[in-house]
Amino acid sequence: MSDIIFHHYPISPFSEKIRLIFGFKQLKWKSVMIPSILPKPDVTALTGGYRRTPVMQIGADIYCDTALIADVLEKLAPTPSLYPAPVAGLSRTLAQWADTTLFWTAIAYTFQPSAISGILGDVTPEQMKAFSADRAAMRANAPRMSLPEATGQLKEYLRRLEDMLVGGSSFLLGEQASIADFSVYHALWFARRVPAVAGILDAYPNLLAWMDGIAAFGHHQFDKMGSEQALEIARSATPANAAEYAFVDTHGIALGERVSVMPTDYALDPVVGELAICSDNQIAVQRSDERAGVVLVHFPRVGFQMKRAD
Ligand SMILES: N[C@@H](CCC(=O)N[C@@H](CS)C(=O)NCC(=O)O)C(=O)O
Repeated sequence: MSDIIFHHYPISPFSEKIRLIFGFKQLKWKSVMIPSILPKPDVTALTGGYRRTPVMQIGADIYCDTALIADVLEKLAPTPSLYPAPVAGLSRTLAQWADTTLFWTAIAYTFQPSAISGILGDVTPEQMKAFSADRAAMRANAPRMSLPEATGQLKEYLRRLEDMLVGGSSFLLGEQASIADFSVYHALWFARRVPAVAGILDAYPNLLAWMDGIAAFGHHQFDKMGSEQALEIARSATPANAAEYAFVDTHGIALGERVSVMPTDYALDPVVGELAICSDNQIAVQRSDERAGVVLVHFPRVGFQMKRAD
């Protein structure tokens, strides 16, 4: 199998979700460090415009969004499963809540004035300004939550999660870990690593013990790789066989037509290419790039929108 190449940066919570899944499934990976703000020319050469973090690459296949990345890793290494029966559907649904509602509540709480320097680490005032401007542009008109609302709502979510662990269960949905654990974990990890705000978790001892257990999966083995090498690998590889995926028509758009795909919530950068996969749970477009060659860029159905490109 070609290497799993993971494009990420250290403080990215969604990246931490996948790094821990590498640990859980004992998968070796290559680590490509990417910028946390635009411009990201080497990332967008691979994705065609998608700028969110992380992105996973296997040869000339580029996977966007951690929900899809988790599915691909499950296929590569089915055990231990991220979707154990009988909580397969429940774990995906709880994960989706955590990746959206819980994540943005935790972000609104964590990004309070006293915490900013603890979040970004050793950065200059100019870098801090650039980060804030980048995120403001990326979120555009997405709704924002005030600190008092975020504090009250996060505490309520923490109480609910704590309740799920009462009685000593090892994971949120029982004795087996699931995708829900990794999705809930990364949102809380972001707050826990910032001393000025981490104290909010102290009232929830079961949750803290559960977090220690998830952290113990670690990140397994990885080697560093430069982004130029990752581009070279994409250029010299051939994308996966798109014909293996059954076509599920929901938009009246045929395979091969030019489409544009982008998220439904924020960072609405369109990726344009020929529709190559339109299956029950994913969409992929084939595009050709001067530096990356012919690549297949994959997205999950949930959280993305597709339309015919002009
Ligand atoms: N639903 C996406 C969310 C990804 C996301 O929002 N990632 C954050 C970083 S953790 C991001 O992209 N921030 C802007 C950036 O890195 O450019 C996923 O599951 O991958």
